[in-house]
Amino acid sequence: MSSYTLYGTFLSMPCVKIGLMLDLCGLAYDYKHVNLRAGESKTPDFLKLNKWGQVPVLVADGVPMTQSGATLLDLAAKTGKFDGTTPAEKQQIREWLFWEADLMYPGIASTRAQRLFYNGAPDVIAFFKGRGERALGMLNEALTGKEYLVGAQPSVADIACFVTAAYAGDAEISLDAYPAIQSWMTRMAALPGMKTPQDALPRPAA
Ligand SMILES: N[C@@H](CCC(=O)N[C@@H](CS)C(=O)NCC(=O)O)C(=O)O
Repeated sequence: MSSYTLYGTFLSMPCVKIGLMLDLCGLAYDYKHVNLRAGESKTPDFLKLNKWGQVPVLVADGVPMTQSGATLLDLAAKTGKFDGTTPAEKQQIREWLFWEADLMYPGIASTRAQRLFYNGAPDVIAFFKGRGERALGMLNEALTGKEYLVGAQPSVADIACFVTAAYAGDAEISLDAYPAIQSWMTRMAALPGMKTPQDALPRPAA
């Protein structure tokens, strides 16, 4: 049986994606909190796990993996779950996963980070928020009349987009204007093993 250790922080959306994927696949894991503000992702030991000095890192049987999208695909390959059923579906799943990393995640995560952690300038926040709203519009259109993004089952693309959409409120974006996203989020929240993204990872003792 494989062993998994997730290095992350509950504040990080990419870390939540990996925690939820492990939960949804029924894979137990050890968890190590990394305090980014204290520089714990830049120590020599941590840089051996991730040369970019970022979380999440998932160590699987001693092998560190970085980049949440790549890690989601690795777990999908190992478990045979959340990766579609045909080559065409797998291709579309990768397209959505890279789209999420390219437009949706920066739009929502950067708006959130600028608002909550960096006291960002209004024009900077407006730039990222506009991208987040554009992404949500595209996602809503894609989900209209569909249960999941690709095919009849949820995939790693749904998991990545679900986590990011769950933080739209932190970016001061209401999901009221996106009814297909709301229905899909209700379906995603009901998947066996799913947790509320904000509560998915342990918080360090105060
Ligand atoms: N593309 C990466 C992004 C990872 C990322 O941005 N991690 C942030 C936390 S959300 C981090 O570790 N920031 C610390 C730093 O960059 O120094 C992924 O999806 O895993």
